[in-house]
Amino acid sequence: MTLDIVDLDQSGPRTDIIIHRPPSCWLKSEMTQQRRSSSSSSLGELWKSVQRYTAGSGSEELSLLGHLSLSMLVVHVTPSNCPLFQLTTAFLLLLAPLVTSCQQVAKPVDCREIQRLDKESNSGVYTIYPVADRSAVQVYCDMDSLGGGWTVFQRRMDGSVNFYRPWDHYKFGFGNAAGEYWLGLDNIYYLTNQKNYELLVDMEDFDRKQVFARYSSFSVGGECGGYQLTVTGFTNGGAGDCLTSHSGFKFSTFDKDQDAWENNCARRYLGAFWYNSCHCTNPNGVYRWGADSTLYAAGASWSMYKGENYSMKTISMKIRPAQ
Ligand SMILES: [Ca+2]
Repeated sequence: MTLDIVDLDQSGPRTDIIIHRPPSCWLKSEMTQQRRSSSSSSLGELWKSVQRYTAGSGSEELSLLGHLSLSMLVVHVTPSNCPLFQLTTAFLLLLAPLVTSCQQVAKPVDCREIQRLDKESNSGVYTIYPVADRSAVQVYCDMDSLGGGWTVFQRRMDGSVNFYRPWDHYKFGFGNAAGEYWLGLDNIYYLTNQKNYELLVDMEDFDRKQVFARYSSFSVGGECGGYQLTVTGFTNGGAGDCLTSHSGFKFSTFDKDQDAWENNCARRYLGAFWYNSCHCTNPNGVYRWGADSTLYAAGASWSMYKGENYSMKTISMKIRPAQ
């Protein structure tokens, strides 16, 4: 659980919005309880955190007034015995759902929402909010390919970023949204569990030929299940299908082997991916400027297109809500 609490105003009635980021890793029993009782278990934990947070704020009374959604709570801090403040609090409570709905419009969850807000928006770096209004993260939005609105979660283009990284880097993300980056498994999980997403994988070789593979459904499970990949509905844009064979497998890094091979695929092929035993594509492998068999299948390859020893000039993976 992540709590993001802004400093409370030091004068007057105080309203604060606390972002409760739902953990990507809930036990089944906790999940059941979340649904049955408006997240009473995590609410209890959150309440304790709020009490700890406000412990040093004097004699004021803290009241937890509303659970507006799975991810947002509004907390009002009011001095005791003050009718005016109590009235203000009640008024704010009435407004809260409206404020929340406005925030959803102003804080886009993904690049498709950015495109809907401004149909003329160009491809480039934007801020999205995968969980709630304090979960800001920068991404590259592809507003050109196949109608645009694509949120890029993986991007290789010049070899400037080292993608041979440990588990935590893949969990939280790394790189630069203007260049090469990985958005993070947590963010991919949050996004693909809110809506149904389609996936586009596009790539270019060093002869400037561009191809793609498209999938009508793409989602990633939570950390408890190893960020398991589910991808179906292949459409060929010249690249061939290299992902269906990875569907159903967990994500692996060199320090977290969750693949189906007796050895460690990430170490063997110098990448990190939803390896089976081991790969048809290795998009997070070594950037190698084209054909290179020095180390077998260790490049950023898509073997259905150029073979396992050809490392792409560019390869990127991007998602958009399914139509
Ligand atoms: Ca293994």
